[in-house]
Parts: sequence; C-alpha cells; structure tokens
Amino acid sequence: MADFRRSRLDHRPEPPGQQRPDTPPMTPTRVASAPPRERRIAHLDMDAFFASVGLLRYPDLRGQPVVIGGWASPPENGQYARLRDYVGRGVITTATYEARALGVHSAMGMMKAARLAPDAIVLPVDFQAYRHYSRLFKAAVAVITPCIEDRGIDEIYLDLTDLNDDSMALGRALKRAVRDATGLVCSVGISPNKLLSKIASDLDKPDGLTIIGPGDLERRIWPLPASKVNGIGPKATRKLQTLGIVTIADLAAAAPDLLQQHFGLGTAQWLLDVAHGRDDRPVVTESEPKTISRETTFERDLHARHDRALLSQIFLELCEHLSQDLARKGVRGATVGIKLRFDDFRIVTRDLTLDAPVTDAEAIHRAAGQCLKRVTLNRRLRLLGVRVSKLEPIAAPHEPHRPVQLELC
Ligand code: DCP
Ligand code: MG
Repeated sequence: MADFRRSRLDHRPEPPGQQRPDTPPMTPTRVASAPPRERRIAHLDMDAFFASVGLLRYPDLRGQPVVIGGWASPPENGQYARLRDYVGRGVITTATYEARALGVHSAMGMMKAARLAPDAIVLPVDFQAYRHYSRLFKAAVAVITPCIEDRGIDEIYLDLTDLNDDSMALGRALKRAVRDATGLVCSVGISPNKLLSKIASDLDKPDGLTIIGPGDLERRIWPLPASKVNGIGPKATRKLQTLGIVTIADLAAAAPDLLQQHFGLGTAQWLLDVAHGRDDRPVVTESEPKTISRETTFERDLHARHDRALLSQIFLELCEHLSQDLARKGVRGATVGIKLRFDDFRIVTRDLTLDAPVTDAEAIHRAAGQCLKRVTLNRRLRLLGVRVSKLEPIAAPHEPHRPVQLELC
C-alpha cells in the first residue's frame, strides 16, 4: 500500500519531474510563517494578450477575427493581410476570441488556420509592445497589492490574504485597474491557492471573474478534464485516460495504489493533492534578480551560416552588455546560458555552470559559446539571448560573500 501520510505542512504540490510550471524560481531564503487565516490567492491572466495589444493599435479591427503570426507584414494604407493569402509554415501565436470561434487557436499552423478562417486578418508580432503593456498592467495591479508573483508576459499570481475587501470587490478592482492602465481586458480567478486560482481564471474567459469558495471544488472543478490542471500535460492525460481517469473527479476517486503503480509515489501524491484542491505553495515575489539577461529579436530571421559574421557580432555585443549589467548591479554569476528562438517560434535554451562565478564579457562569451555548440542550428534564428544566473554579490575586499536575498510576502 502506498504511503500517503505526508503531513499537510511539509507538502508542496508540484508536478514532479520536468513539468514544473509553477515551481518558484529559486529556493527562497525567507519563508512566511503559516498564515493565521485561510489564504486568498488570485491568478490574473490577460485575454488574447498579443492580439488584444494589436487591436489597441488597430482599433478598427475590433470584433473581427484576427490572428497574430510572425510572418505578416505590417498593414499598409489600411490594407490588412488575410490568412487566405498566407503561404508558408508559420504558426499562430494567438487569436482573438472571434477567430477562436472559427476553430483557430495558438500554435496552430497558419495554413491550417487559413482553411478554417480564410478572411481572418493577420497582424505581425510586436514584442516591444507586449513587453510595454505587460509592465503597465503589472504596475497597475501593484497599486492594489505589492505581493505579486510574476509568471510571464501575461500572467501573475497575487496574495490577497491581508486585504479586507471581499473577493468579488477585489477581483473587480483588479480588472478595473488593468483596464484603466492599458485598455486591455483580463480574467481573474480567486481561491485559497494558486492551483485552483489558475484553473478558475480560465473558467470564464474572456473578461472572467471566478471565485472558488467552499463547496465549489466538487461543483466547478471536479467536472473538468484532468488536463485543466497546470502540470498535467498531454502525455499524462493520455496515460490517465488509459486508466479510465478523464475528469478531476475521476482523479480524486482514483485508487492511490493504481496511481503509484503508473506514475510513481511522488507524482501519485501530487495528482491526489491537486484533485482535492490542495496546494500550499506561497506567492513568491522577488526583490533581487535571480538572473540577468540580454536578448535581441532580429529585424529579419538570420541564418546560422550565411549570417555568421552578423550573428557573431550580435552575440559578442550581448555578452558585453550583459557584463556591464552585472557590474552595474554589483553581482556575478556561475551559470551562463543562452536562449534561441527559431523562425518557427520554438525556443531552445542551454546553460553551463562554471567552477567560479564570472562577470567579464570574455568569460561569458566563452561559456555562452560552448552552450551554442550544443544546439543544432538547422533553422533561421529570430532571437538570441544570453543570461547569467546563480547570482551573488561581488563582495568588497574582506567582506564575506552573501547570497542574493529573495523576499517572500
Ligand atoms: N503565446 C505564444 N505561443 C503559444 C501560446 C501563447 O506565443 N503557443 C503568446 C501569445 C499569447 C501570450 O503568449 O497572447 C499569452 O498566452 P496565453 O496562453 O495566456 O494566451 P492568450 O493571452 O493569447 O489567450 P487567453 O485569453 O486564453 O489567455
Ligand atoms: Mg492570456
């Protein structure tokens, strides 16, 4: 019989193995003591983010099916590119809800999407604009609570436990703050933990506000497919299906032994925890960077061989700028990594941990070069990035090294 008697206090549900989408970025140095009352956590996710930012620039497209695709050229004289005219192997990064109604979605090939929605308008990606609006919406929310965990360009977790207003009022205030600051719409889920809030924010998109309170687990969460749980990916979903487990309710009712037999003890424990809505992970805010990086998206996709000279120059400049950033922040790092985005939007990262931390451009360049050698460069490149992590302060002489502090709320 599997031993599932781990105490509530020491468990922190996380999908074991590689799939750890919500794993805090670094081991925290200070952890908040046990909360005196039930926690209230929000998950906020922007609706059709890239497409919605695109519509801010081209408001006449509101209400129309619009997709964002890397290869589209900017509209000229009010003339927009249409999906039906697209030829190539590009993929859609996101689509407006009007386009989704026609069956189009993120990661779908543009040619396939063109068969479903030939009249849909294609806008080019504009990462600068996405980053700008990402910063704006996060700053707007920070006025309501500074206790924010940044989960990427369009999503955050917030700890609302210490605020007195009721959840509905807080959810509305968050959505209003985002809309006032950006003109964009988001969806919010509020529940006692990150796991349920993440599911909840997706339940009523777009412009959703979903609160999961007592009794809602069985009513609203259990009927959902198990794949709605962040961390249960396509492979695990298929494996669960072969065991007759389709919904989260099925998972909650599954025999621990059966799950352990097929997934191992750790994952089985995690699956049962999530099915019962249990998740003690804190909202982790960072007061210091864990990584410093520099990256650049090229004006045109570059070929590893034909554009070798240009790529080498950009690579060196990135390392030099990164070295200056480290010096400015007074830190150095032992892990050097690279990030590549190919023309099909696939991202590849590699890193290398050195014996001693580095700051100088040459050492970063050398280590990053070794990382680069481990990537098969068989497609054109859209983006190149270099990062340094495992940061520590560059101590003044005679001063002992201290680890970079991370703050938790
Ligand atoms: N994105 C991407 N490639 C994907 C998925 C997403 O480039 N395969 C980008 C485009 C999205 C953004 O990330 O706008 C945020 O991803 P989400 O999954 O939150 O999707 P959206 O915000 O577009 O839609 P939703 O309303 O479902 O959140
Ligand atoms: Mg989103």
